Amino acid sequence: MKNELVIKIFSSIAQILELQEVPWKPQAYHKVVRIIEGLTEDVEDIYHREGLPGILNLSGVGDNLGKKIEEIILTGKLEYYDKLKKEIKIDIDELSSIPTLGPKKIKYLYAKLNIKNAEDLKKAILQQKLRELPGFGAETEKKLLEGIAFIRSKPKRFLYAQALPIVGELTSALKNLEGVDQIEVAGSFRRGQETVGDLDFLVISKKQEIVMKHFTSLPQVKEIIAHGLTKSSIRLDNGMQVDLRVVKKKELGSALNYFIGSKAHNVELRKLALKKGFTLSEYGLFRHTTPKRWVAGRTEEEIYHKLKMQYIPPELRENTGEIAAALQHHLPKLVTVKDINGLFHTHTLWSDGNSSILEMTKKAELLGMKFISFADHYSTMGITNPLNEKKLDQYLKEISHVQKTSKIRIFSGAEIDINKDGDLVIPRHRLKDLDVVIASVHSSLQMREEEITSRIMKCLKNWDIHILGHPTNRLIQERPPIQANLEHIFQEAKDRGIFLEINTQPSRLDLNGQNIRKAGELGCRFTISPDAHSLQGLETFPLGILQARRGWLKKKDLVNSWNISKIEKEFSL
Ligand code: DGT
Ligand code: CA
Ligand code: CA
Ligand code: ZN
Repeated sequence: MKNELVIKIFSSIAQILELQEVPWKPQAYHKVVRIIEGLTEDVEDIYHREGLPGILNLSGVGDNLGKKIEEIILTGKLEYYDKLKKEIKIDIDELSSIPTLGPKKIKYLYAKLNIKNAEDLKKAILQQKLRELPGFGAETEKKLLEGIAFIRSKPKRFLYAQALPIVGELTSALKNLEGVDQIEVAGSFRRGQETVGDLDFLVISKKQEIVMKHFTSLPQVKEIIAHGLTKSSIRLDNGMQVDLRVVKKKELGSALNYFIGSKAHNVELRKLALKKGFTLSEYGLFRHTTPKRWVAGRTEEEIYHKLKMQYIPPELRENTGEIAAALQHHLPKLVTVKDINGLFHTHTLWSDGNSSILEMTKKAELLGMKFISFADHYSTMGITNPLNEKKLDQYLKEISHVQKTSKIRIFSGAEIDINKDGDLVIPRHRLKDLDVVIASVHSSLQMREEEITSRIMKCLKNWDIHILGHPTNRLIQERPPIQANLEHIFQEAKDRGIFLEINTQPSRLDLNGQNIRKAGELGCRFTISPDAHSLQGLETFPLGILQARRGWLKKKDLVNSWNISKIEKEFSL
């Protein structure tokens, strides 16, 4: 399991190189980080199966960085990185994790005030030293102090996408073991939560001793936290804790129900069971008589059935109304991965993506899609190599050209920056040349609530756009959401028939389940948007389906499930 390590080392290298003002190189490292973040498989597995060529086959990974990935896989470290770290005296990882603090400022603060880490920075702010520097007012000091508090309050949780390959690996390691009849993953992972604290597995087996011995001696185990007959816990190399419980076949349903959680859902469900004359525990559903009589527990379905309610999908089990809805048989029929016909929001070589229009189209086809929609950046600042008016015609020409030989429908489009004033940075008359217009905020994320809300509202009101890209701009555990009044924005999007994006980049997942549900209740509709910059990036779309399900969405709420003529009609300006 090396994805996280590669990501950590490469991000860190990119930051150091940025600080040293090395041109181009940082971009290359960032690019590879994005590719690996988008992988649904571990680079180590790819390497063991296909060797270095397998790594070099990941689009965007060149010889030099490919060999560095190989070194990390084989040795767990990278000499080049250790050397760089020695050269630089600043704790770049810590400082750059503070929101609003970029490499330029870090460098400047080191030069002026000898600030090497967050603690130095905090001291300098408290002594009001920063406000004397040009470009650093009292407001900046306040923001940075909040930023330091933000990184320090950050709980150590893993992204869902980081857990995904681990769950796959552990499942196959345990599934084939002698005496294991069935294996299930429970906990927050099974509920499709955007982050997971630890992993919870259940197995059915009569050979507890063998199972536990095998589990605690897996090669990935760094530390054995507990070793028992029915429950063991281990810690993996990357720090993640994994709990394993062995249960009886007759109890699997009730144990799953308990360990899938959430805790809040369990508590309510138990109360309900009591009201109906039962007791519910991880061992089963029992009639509340003396002696207690077992009535259900083999499957989760039979437990919900005996309680005279609908089966509740794990993604909904957060005690936010799902129990009442299930009792009234009013749960929505949730959208599934199979309902998805195509993908929105993909980048190519025409802006900061790693693959061509043709390659991305073929990949979408391989994934079973009937359409793909391109959205290269149209920007006047910040983003590398954006589209501009001059490039736009050639870009559209290439899309038409690829369409001629493609089996799937290709929608043209662009992801256009919303500037500070709430306008799109494209001449208005060019919008009609695009099938799909995505408007996104990429800069000035720090604006106060009224400012940033009216900025986005203005864009939604005055411009003909189809999709609002990554509406809150949060990066999970890295960057807080923008301060906008989402309810106003959702309402405006609904009134103007603008779709809200469910961005499926693993650390964005933006909108998330909660916000999707709020917007859905207001009548909004949504797109699943991988925001892919590589072929692998396209594979992240199922992460968005989990969020959509956590947001109680049905098939028809997602444009991606519509047929092509309906989309064409809806999107024609
Ligand atoms: P995590 O690991 O923080 O991402 O969240 P979970 O939901 O996976 O929580 P975890 O691993 O502590 O426990 C797994 C499930 O076990 C949890 O979702 C519900 C159940 N559970 C744990 N502790 C309790 C408890 O004290 N009461 C009840 N009713 N259920 C519990
Ligand atoms: Ca857990
Ligand atoms: Ca646990
Ligand atoms: Zn974007």
